This record gives sequence, C-alpha cells and structure tokens, in this order.
Amino acid sequence: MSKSAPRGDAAGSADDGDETDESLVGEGVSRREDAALLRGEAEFTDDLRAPGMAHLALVRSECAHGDVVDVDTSEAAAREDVVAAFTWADVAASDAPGTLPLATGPLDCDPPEHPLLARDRVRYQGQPVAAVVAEDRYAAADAARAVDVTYDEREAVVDPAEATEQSAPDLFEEVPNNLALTSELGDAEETKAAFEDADRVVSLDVENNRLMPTAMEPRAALARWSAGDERLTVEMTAQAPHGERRKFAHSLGLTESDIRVVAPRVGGGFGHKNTPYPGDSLAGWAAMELGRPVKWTATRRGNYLAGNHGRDHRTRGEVAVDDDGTIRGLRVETRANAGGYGLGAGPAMPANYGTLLASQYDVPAIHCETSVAFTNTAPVHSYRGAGRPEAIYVTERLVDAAARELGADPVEFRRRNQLAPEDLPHETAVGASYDSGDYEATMDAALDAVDYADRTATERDDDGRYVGVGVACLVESSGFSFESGVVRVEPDGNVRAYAGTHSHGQGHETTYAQIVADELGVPYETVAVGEGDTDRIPKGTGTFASRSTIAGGNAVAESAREVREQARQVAGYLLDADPDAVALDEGTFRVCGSDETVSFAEVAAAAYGPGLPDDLSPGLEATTFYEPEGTTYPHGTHVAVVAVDPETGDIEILRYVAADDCGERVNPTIVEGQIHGGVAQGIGQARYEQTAYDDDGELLTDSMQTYAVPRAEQIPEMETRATVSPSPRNDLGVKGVGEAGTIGAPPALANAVADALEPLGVRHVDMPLTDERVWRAIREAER
Ligand code: MCN
Repeated sequence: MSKSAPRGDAAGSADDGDETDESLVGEGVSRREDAALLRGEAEFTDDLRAPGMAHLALVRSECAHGDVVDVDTSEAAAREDVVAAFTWADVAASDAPGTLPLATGPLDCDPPEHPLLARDRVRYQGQPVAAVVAEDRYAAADAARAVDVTYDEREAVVDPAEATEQSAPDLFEEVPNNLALTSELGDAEETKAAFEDADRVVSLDVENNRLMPTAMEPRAALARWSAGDERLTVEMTAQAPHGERRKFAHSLGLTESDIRVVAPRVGGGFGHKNTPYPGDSLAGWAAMELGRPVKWTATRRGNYLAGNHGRDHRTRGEVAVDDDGTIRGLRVETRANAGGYGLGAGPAMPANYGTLLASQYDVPAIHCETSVAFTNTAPVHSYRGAGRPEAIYVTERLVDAAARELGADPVEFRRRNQLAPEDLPHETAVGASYDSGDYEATMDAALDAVDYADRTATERDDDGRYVGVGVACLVESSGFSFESGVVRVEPDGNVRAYAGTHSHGQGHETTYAQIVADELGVPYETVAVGEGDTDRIPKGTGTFASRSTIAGGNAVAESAREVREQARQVAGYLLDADPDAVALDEGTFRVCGSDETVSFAEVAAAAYGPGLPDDLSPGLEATTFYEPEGTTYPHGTHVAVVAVDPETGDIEILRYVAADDCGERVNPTIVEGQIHGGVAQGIGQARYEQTAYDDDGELLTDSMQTYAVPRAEQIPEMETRATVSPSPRNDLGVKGVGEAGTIGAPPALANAVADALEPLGVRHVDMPLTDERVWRAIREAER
C-alpha cells in the first residue's frame, strides 16, 4: 500500500489550496440510491428477462438423512412446457465437476464437497435432489412436485453436542464423530492458574439461538451462455461477485475469465448471499446444457430450508474474579453447529469468535475451546456478525452475572476492568490487537442518555411490571483482505469510481462518491459509483465483515488522489504554470495567487485529446489494490431499559440507546441507519427468532408464519450516540459499522431482563426471550 497524506493534512502551498473547507466526508448526505428503490424503479435479479429464457425449479429433499435409492423424473419430464428434468446422473455425464467449493473457514477434516444435486445420499432437509427446467416458473414448480424420490432413511442428528457422541450417526465416512473442527485459543495453563488464584468463579451456560437470515429478496440467478464466445454471464444476488465467479469456475469446470458475474440491485444479504449454493450453479450449468438463458429464484421456504443459517452455539463460560471486582481470567467452551456439508466453520471460526472474548476488558488470561460438528441441518455460516455476536454475548452475560454475584453495580464493575485509551494499542490474551478507542467515554455517552447515575434499585412501574436496565459493551473486528478501487475521469469531466465490493443496502453509491469527490476536489454530483460486475472491475474481495469502507473506501480514495495529481499536471500544462503552484477547488484549477483558472472538464478533455506534451501520459485513471494495515476494532455500548410483566412474561422495551464508535464516519446518517438495522436484527434474535428442527431433522420453522422475524411495531424507537476514535490503521481513519447492532442488542436485552427479574430470583433466561420462556423462568424461580 502506498501511503499518502492523511485527509485534511495539506503538504506544500498548492495542496493548501486543494483542501476545500467543505469536506463531504462527515456529512449526512442523503442516500442517492433511495429514489429508485422507493419508486420501485430499481431492477432486482428476478425482474430481469432474457429472450428465450426458461425457468429452473429445484426438487428439495424432504428427508434430512438418507440414501437416495431412486429419482424418477419421467412424469415431470413428460409434462407440458417442461424442457428438461435433471438428476446427478446428468451432471456427472457432463464436463462439469458439479460440486461446490468449501466456503471460507478452516476445517480439521476433508469432507466431500457439496454436489449440485444429491449423489447418493442427502444430509439435510432441503438439499437439492433434482432440477426441472420449464417454459415458465409455474410449470417448473408444478413439474418439480411430480418428481418421485425414494430414500432409504437413516437416523438423523441435529444437536451439535449429540453429534459428537459415539452413538451418533456419522454424516461422512471421512469425518469421525462428525467433528468438523476443534480449535483452542489462549493459554490453558495460565488461565488455570488465574482461576486457582482468583477469589471466586462465576459460570453460566448459554445458548446462542440458531437464526435464519431473512433478506427481503430470496436468492436468484439468471444465467446466459454465449456459444459464440464461449462465455457464461450470470446476473445474481451476490455480495462478492468475484467470489461467485470463482465458485462457478469450480463447479462448472470453466476458467474464471470464461465467466462474467453481475450483481444488480440486491435486496439484502446479511452474509447469506456470500456462500456457495447449488441453485445458481445449476442455472449456469442448465444454460450451458440447453443453450438458452435459465433463471432460478429461490422460494421463501427453499431459502429457509437451504440458505445458510447463523449462530447455533452452546457455551459454558466461566469468569474468575477477585472480591474487589478485578477480572482475573475467562474460560469458554463452545459447541457449534456446522449443519450438513462442509461449508466451513463460519461463526465458530477462531478469528471471528474466540479472539473477541476479551470484549472491552483487561483480561490477563483467556482460554477458549471450540468444537464444531456436522449435523443433519442446513449448513451454518455467516449471518450479520458471524461469530462476533456470539463472543460478546458470552462475555457480557458473564460480566453481568459476576457483578451481581459480587453485589457490585454492573456498570462500575465494567468500569473497573475496562481498558483505558492509553492502554491501546492492546494485544488481548486471545490475539486480537485493538487499535484505538475510549471505551469508557462511549459507555458514558450511552448511560447519560438513560440517566443511569440517578438509578437506585430495580423498580416496579405503575402496572406492577419489573423495570430492568441492561448494559452491553462490545468490541468487534472489521476490515479484512485487499480491495480494488478504480477512479476514471471521462473526457467530459464526469467521474466514475468502481470497487470490488457490493452494496446491497449499505449505501456505497453515496459514501464512495463522498470520498472520491473530496479526494479529487470535484462536485459530488459529478461522481458515479459502480460495483458488482466482474468484467468492469478488477479482482475484488466483496462486501462482508464490515470491510467495505475500510478496504473499498480507501481503495477509491487512493485512486482519486492519484488521479488528482495526474489532473494537476495537465492543468499546469494548460495554465503554463508549475503544477505545484496549481490548486484544485470544487472543479476548478487555479494558479495560486492569480485569477488564471481552467475547469476540471477542460483538463479532462485535454488529457484525452491530441497535443499533450511527451512528458504527460494521456488519460485520467488510476487503479488501487488497497490492503489495510491491519484489522480495525470498532466498539460501543448499548443500553436497554425494559419492563417485564411478571404475570405474562411480556417484555416492553422502554428505551434503547446505542453508542457506537466506528472511527471517522463518512456519512453519519448512513452509519445511524446501519445501527438501526443491526439493532432491529439483534432484537429479533433476543426476543423472537428461533430456528426449530425436530429430532428427525425436519425444519419446523420453514415459513414466515412459524419463524418470527420481528415486525415494525415490535421494534422500539432507538436513540444513537457516537464517539469518534480514528483508526490509525488506514488513511481514512475509518472502522466498520455494518454489524455493530446485531452484536450489542442481544446482550443488552438479556442483561436488562436479568436485571428486571433479579428480585424474583431469575438468573438467566436463554434467547429468544419469548413471553413463554420468561413466564416459565419466573414460575420456576417462584417454586
Ligand atoms: N460507513 C461510514 N463510516 C464508517 C463506516 C461505515 O459512513 N466509519 C458507511 C459505509 O460507507 C457504508 C455503510 O456505512 O455505506 C456500511 O459500511 P461498512 O461498515 O464498511 O460495512 P459494509 O459496507 O462492508 O457492509 C457489510 C455489513 C455486513 S457484514 C452485513 S452482514 C450487512 C451490513 O453491512 N448486511 C446488510 N449492513 C447491511 N445493510 C443492509 N441494508 N442490508 C444488508 O444486507
């Protein structure tokens, strides 16, 4: 990475002039993408049509674990309007390998890759067994129902702890005891010693409930094969188009340059559009087989059955504390569910999970053991937060429980152990390297909003409800790997910026334009932002792990700086002045101390026109592959105030305050929107959502009637506060914010409910905190 002067720092007389007083970065500019979305003018994958297009429907297994004895497609194939019906035998007879690559995440074992259609065995309900292609969507769906599959059923296992027992059925011969991964972080001996020395140990068993990502738009793909130039184009719902291109190459036996992946508007991803799925690869495969465009759109049930799920951890956590309130150590043992097939360890990956267990505290010794097991359930992988919410939930519940056991105020207990700004950078006992932040100041910002200092004891309101306050502090990790950023000035002076990330709700079109306009010194309106096309954008990494602003934002910023320098050289030539004496402000170059000017558009025209002197290269364009210097660590404190009805278990969220610090904010309004969305999803996890399987691996929550995604009326008013600790690890000083809400909300609410119910003797209620669970916990405590 080549370093240039940080934003706002001017070097030399001309650069002084380059800095306009009105920096767009930091302004709450309205999202430019919203008008088309609100008017219904934006095109999503399912809106796209192609001449001669056919529709693909999947036949999904209703059996969670069994051998496939027979797949009879004869009746389906004979139906009117059906073009073809495919099974694994057809895929195997083609040139395509027909299997999906493992998603990111290390495994200890080497299980078979996921076949596009079941080969000889199914390992989760919803696994595709056959595919039907028809002239229209309805004919395809009806014909799919006419496919007759015979299974020899096997015993299923759905619980990750049971899956590793000797008596459990094995999913893969290659994977003894279904153990996908075991990992250990921290020093076991040091932690043991800390526990022996400490005055007391507080422990808690917690479950991080399994969630099903519910984007408004289900997964979809439209694939076209061009026989003329032997290229496959797939327009699809993707968070990382270049990663999808690699997947198509792998599953279809093509080279990456044979494939173009385009992600148009995408109606939410939340992590689950960043892992490989059979449906879109099958659309590509069928398009090649049939020589006509093929579209596949998942149904909501298909999305729930076989889109990757999230969380699903069972954890025993212990904290060693001294009576004066000092944390001495933390010990955590987690059983995580990988679901069927080897998607990877996802939310149990040590880098996303164990490394964050210190939260905001100075914990001298931590030991974390994780085991991840395959089960006969949908593959589990990234869902907004992907390991971070699981880690912070464990620590923040434990810290609260320890404070209560010591009779200390949970806030004062946190304050005693919080890292101070001067402690940073700080290497935790589990290898995270925190970059910057004033944790206490952010916590106080949230607490002041609810007048925490004036609080006396747990109160009852006029309706007899118990009122509780829950505090959750968080540190998360964001930014990962390189990103590409291209900035090109067109001959008319308009600017185009491209990045390898993809916005599916985050607002990059606005925030990247703010960054580029600032760095280049041109009006915001002249900057257009493009993402999501592997033919137009050099290799990129994609949008996940709240990495786009750090990696993509800095990539376009660096390209913009380079282009500004190119333009200044051309301006110097046009103005017959030393380029170092030429300054750019809001689209006009001026010779410092004079009235001589030339517009940015004139400079652009000259840069591409004839007559440039030999020492100036034509064109105004730069490409940057930006690799951040290291992970950044955003932080925050979320506070929830709740009232719990002891008769019904009903919880009302009276106040919700989120104070977050994501370094320099490119657009505070968008940042606030990201917090709101994340908190809403966090409230969903804390209060309502629970994926349920029966013992045979049948998904009981396979629709939005049975899976309780919260509705607007169930989400309270939220208040946000912000502190700003710039990250020293990238030029813009930014940290990610896309996942903070899902991390803070679950422990804040669980702690609030525990606080409210303390007088009743309830110590812990597992999420989701449904009325019934809370009611049962109260009755149990009464007994
Ligand atoms: N931002 C900013 N200043 C910062 C940090 C971020 O102005 N210091 C702005 C960004 O420029 C961007 C937005 O906030 O417009 C989010 O940025 P960032 O934190 O970099 O996260 P990403 O853009 O990489 O988005 C990924 C993150 C993740 S991992 C999930 S999951 C998620 C999320 O964002 N899925 C979302 N937010 C989502 N929002 C919507 N609407 N839909 C999803 O699917």
